[in-house]
Amino acid sequence: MKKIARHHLVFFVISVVLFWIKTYIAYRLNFKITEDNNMQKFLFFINPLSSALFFLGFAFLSKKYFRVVLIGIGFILSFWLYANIVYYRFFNDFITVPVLLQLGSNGGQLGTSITSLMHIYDILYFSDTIIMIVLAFTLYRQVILKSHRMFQFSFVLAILVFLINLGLAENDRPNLLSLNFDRGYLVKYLGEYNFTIYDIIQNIDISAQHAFASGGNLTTVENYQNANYTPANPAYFGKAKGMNVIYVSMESFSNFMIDLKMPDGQLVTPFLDSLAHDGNTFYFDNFYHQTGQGKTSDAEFLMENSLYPMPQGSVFISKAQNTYQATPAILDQQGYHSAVFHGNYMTFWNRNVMYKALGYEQFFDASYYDLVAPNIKNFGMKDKPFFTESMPMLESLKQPFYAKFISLSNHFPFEMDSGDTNFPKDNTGDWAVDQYMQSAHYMDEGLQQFFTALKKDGLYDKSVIILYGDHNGLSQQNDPALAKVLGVPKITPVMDEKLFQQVPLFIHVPGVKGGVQHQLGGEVDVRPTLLHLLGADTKKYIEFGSDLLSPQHRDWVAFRNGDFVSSNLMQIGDKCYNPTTGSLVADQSACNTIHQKVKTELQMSDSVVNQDLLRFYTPSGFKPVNPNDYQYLGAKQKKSSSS
Ligand code: GP9
Ligand code: MN
Repeated sequence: MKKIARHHLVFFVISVVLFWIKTYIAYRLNFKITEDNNMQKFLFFINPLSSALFFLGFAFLSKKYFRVVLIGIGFILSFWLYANIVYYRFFNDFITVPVLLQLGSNGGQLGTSITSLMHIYDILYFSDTIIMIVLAFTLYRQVILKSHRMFQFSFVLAILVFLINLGLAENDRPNLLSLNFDRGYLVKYLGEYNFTIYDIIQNIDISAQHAFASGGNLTTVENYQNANYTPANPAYFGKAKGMNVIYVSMESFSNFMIDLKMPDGQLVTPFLDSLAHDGNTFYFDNFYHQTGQGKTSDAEFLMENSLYPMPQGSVFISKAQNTYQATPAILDQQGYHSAVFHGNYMTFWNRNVMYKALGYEQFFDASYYDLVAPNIKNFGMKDKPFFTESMPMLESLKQPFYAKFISLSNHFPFEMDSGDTNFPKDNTGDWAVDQYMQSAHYMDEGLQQFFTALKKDGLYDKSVIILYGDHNGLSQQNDPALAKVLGVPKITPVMDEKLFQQVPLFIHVPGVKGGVQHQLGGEVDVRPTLLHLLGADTKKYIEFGSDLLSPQHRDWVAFRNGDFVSSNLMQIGDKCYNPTTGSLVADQSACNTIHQKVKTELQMSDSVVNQDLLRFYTPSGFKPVNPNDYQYLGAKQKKSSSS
């Protein structure tokens, strides 16, 4: 019995268990991670196990020094965990490869404050190492290995545990790895150590693509850009010069919601409908989203860079280290101050990294808001309290400013709490459609309140306001219910494409008449439109959009999947349709010419993004962005209750 108790395997198991429990407690105490269901709770608890078995198992490779190596590996793992804890205390984020690479140049932005983030009781994060050292000198003094056999065993067991962990995680959150939209999620599901391995692999892939690119590849893009440039409309150029800019991303908001009525005749979004028709706002009713898997973030990327997002994955996540010449940075040269407002945490979709590359000076994330019930639902702040609480922060900005608001309430599954709005759900029998009407109405009420506040404080008359639906909220599986809502017998393929690809765009420019605009457009076109309104020359920027207000505006819109719409053709998969009649065109090759243009354009943009070509190009008068110039520390220093 005594012999078994002092056996090397027992020593190993004690080490694994102590490390596992210690890691779990450290997670709980330090990382702001919410578990929405029991599976997430279970995975969060179980995930240190595979790493413990995997890494500590390497000690079996050493016979004589088994104990020393085991304790050494445990210490390195604890050290890495502790480094993450300290980093998280400051940045609310986990250490990634790019952060490590920056350490040399700027001390990872932690500077001298590192010691103030460390506490004496942090020694407890090494308690497993301390206990193992004590055991090694007492009960387990004689442990020496005779063979390496146990290594294979622990290795296979670690992989097995990991695969089960990953399988359950993918089941709970499909595309967890391929999309990788939040480091917090990855750590919740897979653990800090597995996240680090994943992050290293991803970064090797990115650097390979980066390394093989050269500035010469940019010439083709520049030639393309020059040949396709859309000059500004002199009637609008500079009409908003010096004004503030306020963007609002309207979550999952499709264009068919404009002017839509409930069965009892009530308008679903009466406020937006009034904007569409008051004649003082440009309302684009033939405007399309071009997002891919990066959803909201893809729309942001399109809007501010006039580049296309990636065909797979998310540019915010895997290309945040690239060089960009985004609108906040362009306007910075004209004395603009930039800020973004979002009622979710700053690591979500890697925004805290990407926004620095885009040149955002300030990021008001969830930590700035009163994130308690009844203010929160699903992804973060509900729109009404979000806009209300944002107002003092917006008013505090130095003018002229460029501000972006990302609304959240109208996100799938479109759930509301009672009391959020008096508006009813629809009654189609499809719960998603029924709730969508109600949550879209709630967002509409939130926007109306926001506009009222902007009018009250005078910002309305000094600001260009751009509202856009980021992407669709429903999909083809909702067709039967949508047919009822729209009062049509059947939804055709062309109707589907319009229902789910069209989003509304509103641009309000003080002192400029607006009205309903039928020209075709996409999210990629908004940046040149805005810059021209602000009186900025766009010819020198690498961008793919075409000014929506220009008489020479181009007549086709590329979707991220390679489909397109033009005024008389629509490509859906391998079929060519007439977008007006909805029927197939007789000559199926009619779409080929534009289809080829669409492919070329998407390839051009992809080469800029994948090879990070903008690092080889600096537009005249543009000061390149240095992401290290910005720090987003959240509001925890100000509002300790929210941290
Ligand atoms: C919020 C937003 C989530 O942070 O990114 O919305 P989605 O991207 O899923 O549309
Ligand atoms: Mn979205």
